[in-house]
Amino acid sequence: MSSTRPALIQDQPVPEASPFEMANAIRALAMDAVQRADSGHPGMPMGMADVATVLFTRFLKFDPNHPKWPDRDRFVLSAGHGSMLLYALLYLTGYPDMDIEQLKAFRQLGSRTPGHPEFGHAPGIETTTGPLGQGLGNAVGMALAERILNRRYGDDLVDHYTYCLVGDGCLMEGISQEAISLAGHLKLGRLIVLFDDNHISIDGPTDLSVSDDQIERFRASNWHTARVDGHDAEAVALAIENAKSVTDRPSLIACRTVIGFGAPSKAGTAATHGSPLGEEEIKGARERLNWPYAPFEVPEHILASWREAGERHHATYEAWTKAASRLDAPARSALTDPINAEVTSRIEAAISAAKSAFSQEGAKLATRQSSQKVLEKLVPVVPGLVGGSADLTGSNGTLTKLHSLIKPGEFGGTYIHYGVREHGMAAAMNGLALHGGIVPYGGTFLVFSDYCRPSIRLSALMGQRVIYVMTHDSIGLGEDGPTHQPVEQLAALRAMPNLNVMRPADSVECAECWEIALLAKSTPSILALTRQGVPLLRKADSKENLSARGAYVLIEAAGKRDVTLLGTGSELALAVEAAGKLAEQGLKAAVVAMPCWELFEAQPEAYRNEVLGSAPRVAVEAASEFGWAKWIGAGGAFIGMHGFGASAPAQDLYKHFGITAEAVASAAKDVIARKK
Ligand SMILES: Cc1ncc(C[n+]2csc(CCOP(=O)(O)OP(=O)(O)O)c2C)c(N)n1
Repeated sequence: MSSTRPALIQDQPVPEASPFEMANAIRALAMDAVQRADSGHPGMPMGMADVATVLFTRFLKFDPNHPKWPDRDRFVLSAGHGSMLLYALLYLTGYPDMDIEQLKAFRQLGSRTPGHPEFGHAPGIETTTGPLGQGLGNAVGMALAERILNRRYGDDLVDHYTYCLVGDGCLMEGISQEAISLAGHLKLGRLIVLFDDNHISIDGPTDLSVSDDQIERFRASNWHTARVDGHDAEAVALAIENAKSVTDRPSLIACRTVIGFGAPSKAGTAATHGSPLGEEEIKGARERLNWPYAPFEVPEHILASWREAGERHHATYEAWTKAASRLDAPARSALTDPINAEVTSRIEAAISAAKSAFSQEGAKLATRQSSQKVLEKLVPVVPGLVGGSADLTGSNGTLTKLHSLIKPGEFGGTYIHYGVREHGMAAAMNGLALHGGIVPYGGTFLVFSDYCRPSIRLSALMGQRVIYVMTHDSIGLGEDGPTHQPVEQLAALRAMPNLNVMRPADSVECAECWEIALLAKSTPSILALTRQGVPLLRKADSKENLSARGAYVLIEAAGKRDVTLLGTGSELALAVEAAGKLAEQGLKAAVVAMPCWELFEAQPEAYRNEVLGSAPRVAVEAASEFGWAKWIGAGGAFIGMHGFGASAPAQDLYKHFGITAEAVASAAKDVIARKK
């Protein structure tokens, strides 16, 4: 794609543009792009243009020609509906991939300028935002990643800030409380939040629905706070300067702004939030802002000033590159790629050793315990692995004795007590992954994947390697009862694109699933693990990662199959037992382990057919049937849950809900009889 970037004129002095003129370039581009697309949100970019101009021309450390510079400051537009603010900034500061044609193609198919910023669509977009509050949660993770890596690499290599722009909407969302509270607790001094305090959201003035004192709220969570006129560039600059000097607390700067600033009749109203201003209003805004230029035209002197702002840090970038060149090659690549070739081979060796040990020991173990044992092998060989749990550390088995803790203001460890903040944890993990250099994993109960789901969805959409350790994965958790027993969560998670939902059946599969999760560079993973002990089924020491195929034949029938039994997780053992019972009655059953549907789906059809066979099938899983029809096929049967669980010891529940080897064998006999 061609760049329209003009050369800076060296021999003829170009008059320097004022900050107001530079901000007006953002305003004009936002209203023009929204008008042309006939949809979008001009109000926020017009209101925050002055603040953004101060940030991008005086503070933000970035280089448009090196957008992946690991030590760049991060800018997160949490209020993602204001995407034109970001696109205008990327164009104005000279990101080669963001030319004026992209702005003209705002919201059109195939453009780099979708309705909301999408990670990967254009360099300079640090994260996908739009679901309000998520960006703030990501920014917490990014600011945390910066401190963790600063401890490892030193100030020469990792020394940057994370700026996050939020609106009233982000701060009304519940996730904001978790993010604010976590950031304040951890003393993330490199996090600076700019609040577009415009008192307007979609329904109208914010006093329709909220009367929080945001300054007091942040202060109560250990934040440094300031309040400024968001249209006073000097006041904004001073506030950012002050915020940067506060190192032991994150900072909030509430910037009082007028939404749709410059629009003659609509400024300050919800009418500018999410609709084109209209030709007349735009004409009036051009007059008010003294912007006599055509749509999408930015006069040379203003564009030149912006481009100069984009070049400010080139020398800093060069100096950084020199410093980074002193690192050895693996350390340098680990800064951005925590699972480089060297770490990959160490993971493979560690997993292989774990599998051999498990098959030799032959112990009955809960898969959450197996997972902890696998982590004991992984922690020493994957320095970028940063674990945690939402206050269920002991239950999730996410901590090993090899970890040390990340504490407020102390970032030398590898384990985070996220507190009871599942949503905040998941959003922060996205930020940790997006920052680069870190592979985050975090635990909670599978049933509370619902509390993480909006962030899991963004991990999947953005293709981030985030590992969700979700234990207590069925009625098998027993006495805690139906509030804690997942039933529909597996189906719901399997419905999500680009997410590997893995439910290992024993310790060997558990090790294999960890390997898959760590090596899946662009796919997040769910590890659904049992609370209760499960027997070892994979007794042979196989070098191959069988789970990587998604499903495989665990036990082949002795002769032509009468039936194929499909199982996952703790229920695979029931399928094995049922196959034994059927054999006693002269019926030949194959048992297929299906730890990960998504990976199985990706296998060649011939392999899938070979595994599933042509005999009728019975599937067993202590969860909802939803989705299983695809694998069971016509004439098959499902043994599992058909409603919520109950509070009782696990073995009583399995009997009560009819999820037993006898039930599987009996269903198998039925389907065989029906076929005859
Ligand atoms: C989780 C979520 N809920 C709802 C929306 C729809 N939505 C987009 S913007 C918005 C209002 C945001 O208000 P504010 O942050 O004050 O933005 P401003 O009006 O200042 O642009 C809403 C409800 C969304 N994007 N995300």
